[in-house]
Amino acid sequence: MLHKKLKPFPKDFLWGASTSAYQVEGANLSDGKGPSCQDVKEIPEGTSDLSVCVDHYHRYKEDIALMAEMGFKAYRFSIAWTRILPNGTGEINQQGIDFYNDLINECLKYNMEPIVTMFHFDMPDALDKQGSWSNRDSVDWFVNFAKIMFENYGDRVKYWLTINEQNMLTLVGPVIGTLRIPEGTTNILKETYQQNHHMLVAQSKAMQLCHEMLPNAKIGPAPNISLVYAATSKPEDVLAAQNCNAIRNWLYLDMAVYGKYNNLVWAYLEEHDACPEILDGDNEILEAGKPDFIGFNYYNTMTVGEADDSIVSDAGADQQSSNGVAGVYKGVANPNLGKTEFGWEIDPVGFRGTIREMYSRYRLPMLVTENGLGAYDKLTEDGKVHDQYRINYLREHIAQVQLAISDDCEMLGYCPWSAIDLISTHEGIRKRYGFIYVDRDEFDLGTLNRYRKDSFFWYKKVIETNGADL
Ligand code: BGP
Repeated sequence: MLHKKLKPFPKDFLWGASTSAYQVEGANLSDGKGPSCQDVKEIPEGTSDLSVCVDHYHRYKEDIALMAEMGFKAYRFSIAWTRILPNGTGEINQQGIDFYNDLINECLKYNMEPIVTMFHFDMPDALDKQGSWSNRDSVDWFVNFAKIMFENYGDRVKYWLTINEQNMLTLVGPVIGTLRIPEGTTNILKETYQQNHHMLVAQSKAMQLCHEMLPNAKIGPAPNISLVYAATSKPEDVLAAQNCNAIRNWLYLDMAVYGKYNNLVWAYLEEHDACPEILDGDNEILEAGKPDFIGFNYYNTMTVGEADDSIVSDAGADQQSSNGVAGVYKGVANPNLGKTEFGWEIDPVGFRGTIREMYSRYRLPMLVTENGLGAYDKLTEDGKVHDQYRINYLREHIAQVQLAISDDCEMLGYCPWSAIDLISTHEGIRKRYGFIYVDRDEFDLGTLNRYRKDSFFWYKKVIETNGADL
């Protein structure tokens, strides 16, 4: 099964790339926008705040023209809740509505499919002050926001993503700056999974609403999925990998697709007295919401072994690294893999494995909503960025998508992270991912001029040949 005749990428494959509002737009309190959790969080030392980012809010036309030059068939971006509803609920900010209308129309001008993420790490601060996702009303808050988006943009947006990386919000919320736990909470794990439950119910209702209001649109979740390997063939390590797979990955997709809690996760929560409260009718709601496809972010795999007593549960973890969970699994390095400059393992073959596993579990078409390499890029004096390392990373990963297509997995598109340089979740602008370089540093805003990296020209060729010339 390793060397086989390759199937081509589908004719209408959605080549593109992704961004998120709080990391790219800037203008974070302009034109009526309210603050989100990202605007009030403690900024990690030595990294930029989110007030300007790369000023996409004012320069989106130039940016979309550059994406069109690369030949993008799709642009995945998120809508900032607080631009539409500065307080999260209540009055609508017309300037916010207008901004995304313009952004969507600009994409369509170039025949670029707008793929909208409804929620990307940016809870309105006003709602955090009312208990955030701990408050059961958060379900209605989100559904109301969804309805406004469907009403205003549903005539043009065909692809919707509900919640970006709900699994990371639950597992590493403090690193991303999103977790708000009500004062006096004694069982933080339980509270976190209560929030998670509310997000799941909100997501399911939003998927149902989308199907009612926009029968031709497609909607799906966008978790961060990393296939988890066992450190060795020792049976106990294999069980640990199953545990970690369940907690990190399958809980979210089992819920989105089947509306049922993964049994291993439920057993783990029971053991810690951390099961969420489930109201009458919740199970029916969860089963009624069905995704049309699975969006997922992939950066690398994880490797784990049997838990031992040394584990301090997930101290220092981020989206792609974990030391483990006491009594459940222990995170270990994979000696077969190299790492990025920022310490994330690189595993293109694991991408194929992840896609194969997801398809055999869920049998839904899949859209890659993120994948990419964070690196220290350098602008040369003559305005070039020689990011061959990024080309290598993307080339190897795209080749694995084609192998997965050849395995008969159904793939809708590939939208790596990120279309343009932007601010990382917790490592500043220095950790760059874009095809387009932006001239600014951590604290010096520079000219904010745009430059085409080497990967820009390479990706243009990939899209032009529909993936035939990598
Ligand atoms: C994902 C997030 C993105 C993004 C990316 C890269 O987890 O959905 O918002 O930033 O990872 O992560 P980082 O910025 O931490 O390098």
